[in-house]
Amino acid sequence: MSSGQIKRVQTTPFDGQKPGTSGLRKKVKVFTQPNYLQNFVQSTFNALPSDKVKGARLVVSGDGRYFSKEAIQIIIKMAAGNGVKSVWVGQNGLLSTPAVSAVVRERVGADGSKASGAFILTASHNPGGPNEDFGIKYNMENGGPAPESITNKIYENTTQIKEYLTVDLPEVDITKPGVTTFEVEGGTFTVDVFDSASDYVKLMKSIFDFESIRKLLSSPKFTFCFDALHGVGGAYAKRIFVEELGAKESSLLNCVPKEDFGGGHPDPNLTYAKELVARMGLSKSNTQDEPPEFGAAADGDADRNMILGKRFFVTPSDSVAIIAANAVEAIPYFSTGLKGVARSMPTSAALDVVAKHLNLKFFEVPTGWKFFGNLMDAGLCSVCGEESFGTGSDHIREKDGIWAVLAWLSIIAFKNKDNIGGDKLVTVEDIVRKHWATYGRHYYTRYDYENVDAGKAKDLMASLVNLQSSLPEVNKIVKGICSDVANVVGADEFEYKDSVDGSISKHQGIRYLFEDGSRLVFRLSGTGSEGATIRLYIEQYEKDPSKISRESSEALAPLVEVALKLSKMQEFTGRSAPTVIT
Ligand code: G16
Repeated sequence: MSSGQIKRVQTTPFDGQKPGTSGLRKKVKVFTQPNYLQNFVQSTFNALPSDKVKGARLVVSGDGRYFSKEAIQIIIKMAAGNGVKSVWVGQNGLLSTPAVSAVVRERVGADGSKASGAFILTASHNPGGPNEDFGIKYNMENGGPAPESITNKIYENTTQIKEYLTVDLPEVDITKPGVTTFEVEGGTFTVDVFDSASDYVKLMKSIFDFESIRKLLSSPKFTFCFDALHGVGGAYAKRIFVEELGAKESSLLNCVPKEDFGGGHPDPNLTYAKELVARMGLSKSNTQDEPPEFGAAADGDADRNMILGKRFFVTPSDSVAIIAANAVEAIPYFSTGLKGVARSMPTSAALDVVAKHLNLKFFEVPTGWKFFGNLMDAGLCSVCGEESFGTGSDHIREKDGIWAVLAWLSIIAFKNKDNIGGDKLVTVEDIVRKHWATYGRHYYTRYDYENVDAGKAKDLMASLVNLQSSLPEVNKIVKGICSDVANVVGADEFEYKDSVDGSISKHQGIRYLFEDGSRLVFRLSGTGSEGATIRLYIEQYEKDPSKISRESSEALAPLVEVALKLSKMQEFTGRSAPTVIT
């Protein structure tokens, strides 16, 4: 057994180690500066209650992006230095973000104890590789991202840090399952490498009716395709869709996890999931005659998802509403009913309408999955989602890409259950159109202006806040741009009071609310690593069944014009078009 002594290493603070919407995300070149990662990790240990560190067990893993392997070894040694008793690592350092949450909540060690938290190494949907992004975030004992009270403390610690604790231990082989034991100052410290998928697969099998999904996938009428964009989701897709559910290997695209995501942008949307989008008949470069009936993609760490039908895009806001509307009938985990539903503020109000029809508790929270955790821990929310391709439930405390795909497969299986061998399949498009006919349609789009000069982005936001002081003035400008749109009846900056712990989050997005339920929302992203990203969210509700089948771009054109001119987007940013439209 190797042994080691705790070492105190002197260090000095780095600027800018403030966790964003979901952890600290920076270029690899920033993270690989001597002591940069160490400072953040030590600041995290120092921000946690000492019983969650000393003698505790931690999970350390991630989406396998470039620099993960080195980072895992550094964190293992620092965990030993800070008195952690044992570290769990997914084989090859791989665990999807939802799988980390599942492991923290479900996995029990030989001594009967669980993990008290996790370092997740991911920059999510941001590209990876030596010139791209790395990221790290801490999740708590409930399996969810650290709340703002902890992330603020971490940041404060990073500004004052003087030393970090570590132990010179030999590198641990993380390529094979097994336990390595070390002696650290008379006590034992263990590193347990385990299969990355088994805990998660077990959990999924306890939530969904795998037999009905297997039947659907074996029907010759139903064709299926999943794109992991070379993220960690590939490892789970193979185990679940192919090995457990019998899908063909050829239905998996880009399912070998790669450190640089094959040079791509592992973000499941219509812009970046090019291959899947073409295969589903949704792009000009589509060469295949008959696209599959169902297509889905996940991001680098497999917490985001995109759902597609044949030549048909399901907006994330519609996706969560449709899952909520069908969950009780189609998914065994929800058979006794939903406790409540929640969405982030910029997500469309499609979910609100379902909640009202089904008489469910409903919550609107700021952007950031951490805000759903409190509601779930208090038993107030079962299903939640975000416009940013995040969907999930209280089975864990992270959004969950593979779960969302299984939820959709369950709904399709349920809608076809009496007709699996018949001639007409109820398709994704049928399900969505029926939903719109029942609940009305929320036309929705998001414009992203990436890597804008940070000062200019702030000026644009400040000018929008200034405008809010006079609604008559706003309406004068709006009507001058387009006389067809409804009156603006409210304008504010979204502020949230957590109904469980009473904490208040301010400045969570600038809203312009129209009389007919339409909304314009402006926010600065908290997940970019360079410059600023301005997000503009545009939504319009249509109840009239004769008007729910328009092209979204046509229906939203007047509001888009109003948003761009009202915000003086081109004037401030110098951009004539957004980087990404979803
Ligand atoms: C994170 C958060 C999400 C949020 C998203 C986008 O997701 O967990 O709740 O919606 O960022 O945030 P922003 O608009 O600030 O960029 P992920 O998938 O990046 O971890």
